[in-house]
Amino acid sequence: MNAITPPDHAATVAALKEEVLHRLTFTICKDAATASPRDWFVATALAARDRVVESWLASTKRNYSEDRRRVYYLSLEFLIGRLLIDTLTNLGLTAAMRDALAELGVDLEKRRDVEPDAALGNGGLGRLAACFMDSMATLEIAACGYGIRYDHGLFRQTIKDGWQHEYPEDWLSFGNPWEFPRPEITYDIGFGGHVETTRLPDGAAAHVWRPGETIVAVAYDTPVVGWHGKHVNTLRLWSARALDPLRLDAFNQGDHVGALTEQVRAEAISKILYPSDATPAGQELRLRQEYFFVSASLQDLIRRHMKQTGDITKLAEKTAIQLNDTHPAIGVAELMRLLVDVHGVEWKEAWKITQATFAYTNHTLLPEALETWPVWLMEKLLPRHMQIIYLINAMHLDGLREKGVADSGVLSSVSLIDEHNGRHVRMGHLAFLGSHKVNGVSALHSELVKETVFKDFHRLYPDRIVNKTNGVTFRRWLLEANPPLSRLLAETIGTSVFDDATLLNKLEAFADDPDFQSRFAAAKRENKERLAVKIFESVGVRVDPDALFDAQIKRIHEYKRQLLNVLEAVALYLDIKSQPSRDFVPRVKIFAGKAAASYHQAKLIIKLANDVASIVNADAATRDLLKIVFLPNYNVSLAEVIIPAADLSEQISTAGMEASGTGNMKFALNGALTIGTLDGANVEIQEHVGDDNIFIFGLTAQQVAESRARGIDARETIAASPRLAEALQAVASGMFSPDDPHRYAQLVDTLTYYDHFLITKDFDSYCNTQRKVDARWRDQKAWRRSAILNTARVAWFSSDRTIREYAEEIWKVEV
Ligand code: B1N
Repeated sequence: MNAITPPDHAATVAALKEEVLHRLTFTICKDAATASPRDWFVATALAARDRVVESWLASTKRNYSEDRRRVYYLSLEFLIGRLLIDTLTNLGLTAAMRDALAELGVDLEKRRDVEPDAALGNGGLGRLAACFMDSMATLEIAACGYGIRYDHGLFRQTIKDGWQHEYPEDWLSFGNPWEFPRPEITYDIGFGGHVETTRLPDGAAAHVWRPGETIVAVAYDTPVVGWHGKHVNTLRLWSARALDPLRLDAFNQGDHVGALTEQVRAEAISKILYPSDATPAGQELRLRQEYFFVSASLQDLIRRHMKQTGDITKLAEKTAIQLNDTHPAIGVAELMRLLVDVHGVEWKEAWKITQATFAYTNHTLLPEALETWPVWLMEKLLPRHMQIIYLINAMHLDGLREKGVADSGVLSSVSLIDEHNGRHVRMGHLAFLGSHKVNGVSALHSELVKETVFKDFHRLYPDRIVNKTNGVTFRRWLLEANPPLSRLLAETIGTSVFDDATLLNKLEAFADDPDFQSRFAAAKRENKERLAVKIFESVGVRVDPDALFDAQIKRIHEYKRQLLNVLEAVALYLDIKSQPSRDFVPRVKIFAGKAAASYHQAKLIIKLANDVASIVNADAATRDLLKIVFLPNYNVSLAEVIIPAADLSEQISTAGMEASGTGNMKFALNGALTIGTLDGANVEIQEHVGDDNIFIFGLTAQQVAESRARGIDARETIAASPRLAEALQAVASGMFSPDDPHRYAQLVDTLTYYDHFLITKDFDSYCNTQRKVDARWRDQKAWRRSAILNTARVAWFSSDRTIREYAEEIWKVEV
């Protein structure tokens, strides 16, 4: 049974059984005897989708008839994962569907694994967009997500001999039961060509862009179901098609490949997701992707607006557009072009509308991830947009000069054009100027946004930057991912907690209750057993569910410091070997995550984790006190298995570098204790769960800045820490890489002389804090109390709260 079961269960089961069989027969053309697991999955998904459609149509109609202000979420990534259980849960039909399928001899749990993950994102930014879509539907906001329907999502990762290998991901190869192709909804997207300027009778100039190339954007719609299925929004993803798919003249002359070149070039745009998470992706194709989906989305929403109001000047009154990072920032210039060149709005008014419509979310301070495009590339690909950007810049800088800003340093720092080392358009600046609000994604990050990347802008526009701390949807990350805990919550504090997460605070009263503590631990234990099976199936390592499960699962990045975790494991391993009689806490260290294909250092860290795992796991001297596993192909579905099973959540980035993190919230919600730095949303998690229920260590963001200013040569730090020196020596000497003893020489060298991420500086503090974790674990009563209090106190990190804040303060829509 699910935590939530509707009253008319038997009737619903009977109806669903019919509906699944109907779909199996008439859509898939199979009978129950011959249907494959995938056929059953598709029939089940279609039956679930059928249940969504009426509510979807009704929501769409309501949005029109009530003339509601609309929210558009523009994002290059939507990391939605699987939709079957998600849809059923939101409809309250999971239990009924499970029973209906059981009567047909089909196991829902097994069918759920057949569904491929929709991996149209890299990591936190894409997953946030998916959580936000869920919350916007639940809060009944008239919202639409716009993005790209990539043929291939994030690459599939395998680990061979410890090294990462990348393979294309193929989520669409068996079709996608959730989407509705809309071949009638298409827009022309131009590239290249030139701009014609003509004089109008009144003497004003009119600009017409004559693109050299046109590509067609075709819409595919996926329903986004809110809680209880009350409201359904649309995720509209664009696929690229060639205007002329086939050059018949070339084909007829025997040039069969040449005849298709236009199609190949056009369709490349929506072929594949860039696998860059907070790492640079500065290729022409990326800019083409960005403009492609932004232009299609803006044309689409303007068409809808005109149908509704017939008045383009009312756009900002009726519309809010959120830019998910700078990836859609070209939208500022595109909206200006559409307003001025296509709809004849006067420049100044168009600028007012643009600023009032857009808002921009910044997700990173990493300089390498701040997008800029070479001016020559913009001129080649988007000549009219480049003119518009120059004009926006001229008016912006003139306006500042008029206000008395004369400092050329300030003017050049806020210019849209970076004149250093080749001229580049700064997309963050464009997004900032074209928006009425700019937000960071945690309290600390938003302050750093004001003090660093947008320091001068903040001085000039002190009210523009606000904070919107990220959140996660509890429907997916608690109710769906953690059935044992959800059942316990339903029994203890009632199912209304799934309507209103703030009711989780009722758990406080049970934190010291021995009976509740043991039931809470039993739920965790069930999840750990499930994960232990998964680990064995995946990497062939047996782990003990009674050990402390310690997880670091996220993209592999130097700033996230998986290396710090691995070095601590090495130190622990050396301790266990050298002190056989000491009483160690048995631990399983779980790693998962992908490295960008071109990020060599990150890939080497994966290899090191695997090398250390091989030696440690095979060494009888560890007496199973330490096991290390690296689970391949981290994705949303794997996170759904790991997070509910974790005891300890590793959030150990160099302070000031992780904008927020959202995994940190999911773990705390599921009763894991955090070991972390004062970085991103960890700071706010600490404030909510209380100092006693989280393990904070390491330098603060301020100390990181000071420490870097003093220098990052780590020789003294290493010399002062015998355990660190020993661990580094073990790695450098080839203890974990006997086949290639020098494999890590350079890695250790970098740490020694150029420790930008301050791993060595934080090492002792981290190790000492891990021993405090061990001490708490030994006192199971105290551990369970802290775990319960984590679940009880993190309601604020629900994305419903985040979206309510966006709705009230940025979008001005009622919730
Ligand atoms: O966005 C998440 C945050 O919780 C994380 O802390 C942050 O690292 C992440 C370029 C990014 N920032 N920047 C990116 C992704 C893809 C890309 O091509 C940058 N991702 C984040 C949600 O706020």
